[in-house]
Amino acid sequence: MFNAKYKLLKAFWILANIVILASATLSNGKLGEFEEYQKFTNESLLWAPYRSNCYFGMRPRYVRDSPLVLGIMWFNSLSQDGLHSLRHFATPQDKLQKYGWEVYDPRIGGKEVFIDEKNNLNLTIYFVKSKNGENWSVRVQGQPLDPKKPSTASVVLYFNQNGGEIDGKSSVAMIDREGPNDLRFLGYSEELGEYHLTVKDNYGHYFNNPAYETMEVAPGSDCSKTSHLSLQIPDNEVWKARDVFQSLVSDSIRDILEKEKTKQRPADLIPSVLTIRNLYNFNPGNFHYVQKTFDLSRKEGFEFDITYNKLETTQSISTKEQITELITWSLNEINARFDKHFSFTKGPDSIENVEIKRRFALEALSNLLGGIGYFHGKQLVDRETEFDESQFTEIKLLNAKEEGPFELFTSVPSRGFFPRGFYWDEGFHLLQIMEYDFDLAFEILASWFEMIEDDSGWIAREIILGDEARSKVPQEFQVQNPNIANPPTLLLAFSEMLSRAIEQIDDFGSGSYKQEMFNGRTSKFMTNNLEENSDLLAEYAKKIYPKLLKHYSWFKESQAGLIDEYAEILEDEGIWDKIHKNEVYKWVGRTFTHCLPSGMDDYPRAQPPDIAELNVDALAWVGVMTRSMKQIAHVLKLTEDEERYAQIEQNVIENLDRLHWSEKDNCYCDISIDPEDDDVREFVCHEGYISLLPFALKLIPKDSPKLEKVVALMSDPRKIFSEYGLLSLSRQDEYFGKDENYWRGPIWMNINYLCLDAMRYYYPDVILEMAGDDGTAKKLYQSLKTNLSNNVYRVWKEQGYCYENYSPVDGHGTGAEHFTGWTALIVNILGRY
Ligand SMILES: *[C@@H]1O[C@H](CO)[C@@H](O)[C@H](O)[C@H]1NC(C)=O
Ligand SMILES: *[C@@H]1O[C@H](CO)[C@@H](O)[C@H](O)[C@H]1NC(C)=O
Ligand SMILES: *[C@@H]1O[C@H](CO)[C@@H](O)[C@H](O)[C@H]1NC(C)=O
Ligand SMILES: CC(=O)N[C@H]1CO[C@H](CO)[C@@H](O)[C@@H]1O
Repeated sequence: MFNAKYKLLKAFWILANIVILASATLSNGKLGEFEEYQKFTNESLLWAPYRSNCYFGMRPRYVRDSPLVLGIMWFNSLSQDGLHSLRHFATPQDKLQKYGWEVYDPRIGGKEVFIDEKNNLNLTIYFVKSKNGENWSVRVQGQPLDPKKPSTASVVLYFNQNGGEIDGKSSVAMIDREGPNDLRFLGYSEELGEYHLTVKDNYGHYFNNPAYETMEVAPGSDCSKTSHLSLQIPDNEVWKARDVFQSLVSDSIRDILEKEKTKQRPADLIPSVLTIRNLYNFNPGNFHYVQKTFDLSRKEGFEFDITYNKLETTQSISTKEQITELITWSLNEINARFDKHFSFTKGPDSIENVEIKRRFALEALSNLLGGIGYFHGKQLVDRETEFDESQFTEIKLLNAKEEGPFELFTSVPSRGFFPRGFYWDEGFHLLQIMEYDFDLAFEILASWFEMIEDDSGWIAREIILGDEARSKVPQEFQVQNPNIANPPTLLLAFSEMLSRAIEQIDDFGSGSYKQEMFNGRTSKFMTNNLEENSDLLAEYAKKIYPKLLKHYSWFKESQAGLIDEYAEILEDEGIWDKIHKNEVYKWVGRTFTHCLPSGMDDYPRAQPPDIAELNVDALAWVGVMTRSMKQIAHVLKLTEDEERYAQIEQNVIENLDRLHWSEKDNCYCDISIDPEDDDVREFVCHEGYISLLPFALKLIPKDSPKLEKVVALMSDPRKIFSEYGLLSLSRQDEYFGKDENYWRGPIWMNINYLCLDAMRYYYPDVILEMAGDDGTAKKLYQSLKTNLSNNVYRVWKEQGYCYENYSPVDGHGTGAEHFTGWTALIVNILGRY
């Protein structure tokens, strides 16, 4: 409880700090404090591996023009075709046995592990920062998986100081080489200032065969010491570091082969042949490769540190002991923070089981946080292509133009498959992140809200900024279109944040409460009083209100459905007068088989599609948006607006019942005009996630008799209940498991989570292990919670990762692997529910 309040206060703080700059009404003293807080946020989140798509790739946050961009690659250079297995971008094709963060927090650091059998390498990368976040170290530590297998770990570090092309001043150059292997660079950029970057070995043996006089097979090609190449590469090509490396080394190989046509080259010299050298006599530039080739026939492996220190800092990270200390401190600190927010009770589990479940949960959360990236660049938008809404065929977006640059601070669904911002996923990510670090969740939310277009109110469904991000996206998904919507989950998350804040304002409006809360907290950012903060919350809401209103109106207008088509039918049914004509919606852009905008692509819809179709989930999402607007109006004390939204919310709720509830099917359904008889309202009923959405989004009145029916449906093992979670589509549905089988049975964490959350809302008793009768709801809640956790955990143990979804047949992981986007909501379920 104390933690919850503490977090709320932090929420006020962050809301407040965003507002403060715009607010002239505050005294200078306060301004100083708030700036200090903002400085803290900026500093603690400045450096992290924000290149989500890389196994390990860094760039600083909100450094737009002259970031230092860095990445790490590796391969086995004792293998002739080793270059093919050069690891760089996280991709399932690499078939690593395991990769990801065991412990991670972008404010602090973490530990990432790679098990790469093809390269015979067990690699650990530690990332740590100084306490103020300005200087940092990366420790690269590797061991052979099997020392009896001859192999090397050829590790390639690359980095570039961007901006030099434009300002001529940003640069990074080698200034010192201590012995053959320890390198020191001096860098400068307008935004970063001056810094040192050092690369220093701790232990390890370079590949060497003492039988040879030298390992150097050509001038500069020598694997027995660190290779370094500096050259100029345009900023926007830096992300192609792997391709450039491969082609430079391939050219070098060709050159070597030509010159030594007759000589028989022993296998031991291959690692030298596969090192980078300056074949073309490039002039040094801002781009650097540093390659180290370690012999993996020794069990102890190797270790080296990459350290960045700002120059004006008086102290710097200088020794390996300091780094070791920082690593220990960071890992302990993250573990402690984690335990502050989540608890793992013993229950029927043994102690070991509890401990390993906790480890699993920490890893899942770490990988969600480890996906957080900072993206900067242009996006492709097609504003010309018109949608012929009677066609229902796939519309090609061929009139794309680049817009921007924009920037986005976001987490991603999966580093290997989807390393970019997804509107539909992000709200779910925030529901998890806010339980660990409310401020961080808010930073992400605020960044997304910045993307709301001022004129139109639109936000793209996927935010793909720049070439690097685009390189991972199939062409047909690269271009965004301002007619296309997606479930507004960000407002779901915002609504959750506001609910807690409003609870605070309403319950603890008086100043006397604050003392108690601040006692024992030493943070200097915890000194403000709550009254002031709630005013400031209002200020932030005031600032964002016009933008959100635009977004809200855009959604309502662009996805508005046609109600007049139903006039006669509903008159005959005698309910026409009771329908709220303005609150009917459909997803624009569906095809015969798919409704991508709904987020549940192939979930069955009306067949054939009809222009008059109305989608129950689209209406439910408008309900969520409206509730969120209502809450903001409440915070702003805009009583009239609040009442207006309350009315719209009520209308949505009534329409859900009057238009979309099928008495015959006991279920919420899409509706359409019966293709055989256009005097009849057709209920398009497919029991599954879409029919559950009004429940999952808490839009059914608490006293509605329909609740019971929804619970019965969720509890029915012949339909959607399973040993592994709720199925997306009922086993009895004619489309169950058919065709693409994406949202036609597989179990998804996001909707399961909403359902559990809704059960806690409708039936507060379900969480009490002892009290009350063992009603259906309680049984459902307890068994669903257990089944979900057990299965995701079991799959992680067996398959090594979290998955995009899970098989309704045996629960195994399906869809994208290493999917710690919304699947990471399992952490809340395990540690909080
Ligand atoms: C923090 O970063 C944001 C985003 O770049 C910037 O607008 C703001 O001025 C910074 N604030 C401080 C105090 O550094
Ligand atoms: C990888 O190395 C770490 C650290 O030495 C060790 O704990 C772990 O068991 C190793 N993993 C494998 C699969 O060998
Ligand atoms: C799923 O829940 C049911 C009902 O509570 C229970 O009998 C079963 O053991 C659970 N299965 C798993 C895999 O946890
Ligand atoms: C190890 C460490 O924390 N090093 C320093 C990083 O830089 C700041 C100053 O900006 C120092 O205070 C830290 O001690």
